[in-house]
Amino acid sequence: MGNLCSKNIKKQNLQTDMKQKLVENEHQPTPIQKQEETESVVIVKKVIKPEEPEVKSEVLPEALTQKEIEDYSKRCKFTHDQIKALYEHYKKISASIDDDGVIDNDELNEALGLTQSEFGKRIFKVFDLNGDGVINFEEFLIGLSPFSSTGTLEDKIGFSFKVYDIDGNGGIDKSELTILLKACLSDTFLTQISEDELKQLIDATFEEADIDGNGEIDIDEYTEMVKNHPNILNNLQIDLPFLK
Ligand SMILES: [Ca+2]
Ligand SMILES: [Ca+2]
Ligand SMILES: [Ca+2]
Ligand SMILES: [Ca+2]
Repeated sequence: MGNLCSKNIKKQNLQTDMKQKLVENEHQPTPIQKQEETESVVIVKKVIKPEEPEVKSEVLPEALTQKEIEDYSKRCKFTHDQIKALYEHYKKISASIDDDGVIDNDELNEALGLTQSEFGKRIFKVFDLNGDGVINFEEFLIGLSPFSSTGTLEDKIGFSFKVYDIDGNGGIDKSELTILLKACLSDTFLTQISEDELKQLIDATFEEADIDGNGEIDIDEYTEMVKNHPNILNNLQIDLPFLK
């Protein structure tokens, strides 16, 4: 326990140094906001907009049947009304580029405003449960479930863990974290971060999070890290304003 504590303190110092360094390097003055962003491992906040452009699907049924709604509601965390509202969005998103009744990677990126291809691919893979390269309505509902009003902390942790765990082996290693950080950093103020600084940030993250020191952050270690740094989740979420 003593070891762990001193490890945490050392890590905190490191992170503070790191933040100061980054803030010093950055000329635009909003240090508080920047410090918060720096602390987050992934800097993404996505919103499915309440008003999508009017695209009408020619291939999907106008509305779900009551039976379908009931079946879907057993497999996700949304109410019947929310499922109906999500279906309207699903119809539009699935028809936005190719009106084929399913959502492909480009359509999801567009709906979530994702521009970073690596990150967009990861989010897409987490949604695409059966791995067939497209998202059907059930996958859409299940993928968004962690972000419903009844989604639990564990649900959100599970979602973001899957985004990081690229090879799906149940652990996040340094190379996986590096790939995602790079994908996310390029459209933020951290663009100017050097390779060395990136490496330091990742080493510091691992020093804190990889409690058993096996070189991978497993789901328990990740859960612990999120509890210490709730910002990680604040910044990886999908808002569904039209459901509120
Ligand atoms: Ca489509
Ligand atoms: Ca699929
Ligand atoms: Ca992995
Ligand atoms: Ca570990």
